[in-house]
Amino acid sequence: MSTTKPSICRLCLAHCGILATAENGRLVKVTGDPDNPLFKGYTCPKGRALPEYHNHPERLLHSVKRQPDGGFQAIASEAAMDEVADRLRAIIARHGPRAVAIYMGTNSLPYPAGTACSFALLNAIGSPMFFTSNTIDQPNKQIAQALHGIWQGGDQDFDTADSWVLIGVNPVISKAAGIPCQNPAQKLKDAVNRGMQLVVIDPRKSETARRATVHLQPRPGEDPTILAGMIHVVLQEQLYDQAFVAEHAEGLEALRTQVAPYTPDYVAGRAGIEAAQLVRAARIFAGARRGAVNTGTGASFSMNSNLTEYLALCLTTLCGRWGRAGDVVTRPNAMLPPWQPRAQPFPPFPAWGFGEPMRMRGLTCSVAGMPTGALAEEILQEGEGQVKALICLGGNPMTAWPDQRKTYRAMQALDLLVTLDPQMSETARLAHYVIAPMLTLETPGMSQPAETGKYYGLGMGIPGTYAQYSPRIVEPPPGADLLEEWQFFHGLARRLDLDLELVMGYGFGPYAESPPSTLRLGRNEETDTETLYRRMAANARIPFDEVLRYPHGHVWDADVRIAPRDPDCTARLSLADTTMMAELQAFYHQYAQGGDTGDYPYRLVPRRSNQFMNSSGRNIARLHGGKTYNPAYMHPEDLTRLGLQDGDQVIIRSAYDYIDAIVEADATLRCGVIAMSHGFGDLPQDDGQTDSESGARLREVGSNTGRLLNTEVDFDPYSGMPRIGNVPVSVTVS
Ligand SMILES: Nc1nc2c(c(=O)[nH]1)N[C@H]1C(S)=C(S)[C@@H](COP(=O)(O)OP(=O)(O)OC[C@H]3O[C@@H](n4cnc5c(=O)[nH]c(N)nc54)[C@H](O)[C@@H]3O)O[C@H]1N2
Ligand SMILES: Nc1nc2c(c(=O)[nH]1)N[C@H]1C(S)=C(S)[C@@H](COP(=O)(O)OP(=O)(O)OC[C@H]3O[C@@H](n4cnc5c(=O)[nH]c(N)nc54)[C@H](O)[C@@H]3O)O[C@H]1N2
Ligand code: SF4
Ligand SMILES: [Mo]
Repeated sequence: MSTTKPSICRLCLAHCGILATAENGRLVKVTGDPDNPLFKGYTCPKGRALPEYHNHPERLLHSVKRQPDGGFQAIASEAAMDEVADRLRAIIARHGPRAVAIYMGTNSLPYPAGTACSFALLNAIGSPMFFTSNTIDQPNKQIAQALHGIWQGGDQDFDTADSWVLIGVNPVISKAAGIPCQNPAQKLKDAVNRGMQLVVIDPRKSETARRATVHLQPRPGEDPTILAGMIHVVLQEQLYDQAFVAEHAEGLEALRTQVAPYTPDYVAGRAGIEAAQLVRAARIFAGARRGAVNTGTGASFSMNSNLTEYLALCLTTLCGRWGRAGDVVTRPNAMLPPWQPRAQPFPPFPAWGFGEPMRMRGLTCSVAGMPTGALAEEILQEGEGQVKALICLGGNPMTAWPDQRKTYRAMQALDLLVTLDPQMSETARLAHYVIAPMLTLETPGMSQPAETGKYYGLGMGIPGTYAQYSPRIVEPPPGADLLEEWQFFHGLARRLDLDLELVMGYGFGPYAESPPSTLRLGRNEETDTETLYRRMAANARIPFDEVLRYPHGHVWDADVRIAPRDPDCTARLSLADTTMMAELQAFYHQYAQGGDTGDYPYRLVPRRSNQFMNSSGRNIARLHGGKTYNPAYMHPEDLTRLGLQDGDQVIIRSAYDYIDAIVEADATLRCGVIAMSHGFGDLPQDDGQTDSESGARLREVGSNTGRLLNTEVDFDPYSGMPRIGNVPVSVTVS
């Protein structure tokens, strides 16, 4: 029997509406849902491969436990929870609650009850050691907003904008930020046809940059330079919105002083672009009526990223590109609570220096969360407070954390490593317990997590009052013993005699659209996912039952308008935060002192693939099409200079380590820049012993770019995020 039902792909933040077909209870086909009013039939190749994810022969259908000989044996999920709880209890008794940490990666997103329960469990234990992939991603977004202040009216709408600036972000592929992620390629095409002028700053002529009016193709790491240069032009040519700045911002003169040396000629020379193009970009943005500046990981990975984001916010504020009184709110919430925004700032607030201090490098918690870049050290550094137990959900530290060898030592040093993962990921292979979870279409889903994107950064979240809920589409495979994420954490809570308080937040730091709400999940309470989601959406603008009425999703006409500034409001957006201005000044002098490229003449930058989601999808033939490694993309001229051809094997060396890689020509890159996706490669223990062994292995699994990184040298002092992109490297023929 065949049934087709509407549902939600939850593999990335887009949360596309899909049609899922099951035959005899087995998922066989996923396509875009033409009746979904927001996505209108759009999906990407990953979403269409959901049947392969669900039915993969290597999928774990039982949890497994590591044996003394290093092998794994199936364990019943109830027994696994018993044993993990016992071991946690012993670790807490011996070392205290801080010895227990949780790391939440990208695949926790589809399971919002799981994330909430994991955080609640750690709270109940009394441990502050909750880490997420956010601090190895774009922590600069929250940090810069804290320093600049937040415009409560929110951002302007892409669909009505006449200009847009994208910096180190490639939403056509990543669906991450900037262009709304419901079919971004089409949205961009429509916008350009409508007359939108697009400025893209990216060392690669990306799929997004192809449609740019001005594409600045700079050296990596020069985003603060370029933004300071654009601000310089905007101020000098008086292109800024003087009324908006006078009413809502402060620090203009200090900013003017700091950007003064960033003249177009200076910027052009330093960033490797043309001065006239920089001026043109500034005039396009400032001369338009509506638009925004959005950044991505290219900008966040290459150092000085708080400064980049801060200057992006300053440029936005200078040009008054925020939702104004009377405008329709771009992101009014549907499964999140209703609120009435005003055309006024939420004033700047402390961005770091609170919460549990890390034991290394003066790092603390920040508005972006705990510094994941230092978690491996917290595990390795002996003494009071050492982390002894780590639970990972939806993450893969062995491919994702910077400095793979250190991460490897850390994973092995743990007394207890548990990961919830549907496959024997690189991290799972080092774990004591791997908990086999249900996959998305075996659990209910809702669009609420996609909406919360807006609390991370600008240009994220859902533009419109859109919501969708999907019940479970297929049962787990027959004979499987699987848990949902929340069931695992609730099961541990029951065994540890703890109740869970799930916290729903609607902002970050002290900024909140509405006060956080909590819901209690008693240790012995029987519940199900739909009930939990109903409770998590209890304060939503659109009542849960109303959302249920539209299985294909629905856009409500909420018509929420931005109210005028409160006459009593004294808040101002900051254009000249002292830390940021000091960094901008130091950044200028840093360059004057000369570069560091001698032994490492190339720069390695990140790049997302349309086929994979970080480390997921590499074992799905329909996605990899026979190519299971991550090429090192280089400009053809660089290849020629090195006497290399497509498919040749090279050694890429940073100051800390080296990897083998396979080169591939890509003329869209700037010369001197190498682009590679992360999430590939092996564990150090599986490095081939001989050249031919490692060469063959390389073509099977690719290279782990995280090996080239060092968490303790170039790192952000506030988020702890190390240099992940713009990495100086050399290339030699192997
Ligand atoms: N060198 C380098 N390092 C980077 C980056 C880079 O570009 N370059 N990018 C950084 C960024 S932006 C991020 S977000 C991090 C990513 O960091 P992580 O989130 O830690 O890494 P992922 O590869 O996304 O891990 C996802 C894991 O979830 C598992 N999984 C898949 N489906 C499910 C599911 O339904 N349930 C559960 N429980 N698990 C599932 C997958 O098998 C995989 O092991 O990496 C960061 N590290
Ligand atoms: N298909 C797919 N989608 C994904 C993911 C995936 O793996 N696959 N991963 C998800 C995750 S975890 C994240 S965080 C997002 C990331 O989403 P994005 O931030 O959009 O990541 P990328 O697509 O790699 O785009 C980054 C761009 O920055 C450019 N760049 C590199 N260095 C610099 C620099 O120094 N300055 C500037 N200005 N540009 C630079 C690169 O050339 C690249 O085009 O995507 C999410 N979506
Ligand atoms: S864009 Fe994201 S949510 Fe949409 S189909 Fe692709 S992976 Fe799924
Ligand atoms: Mo990410």
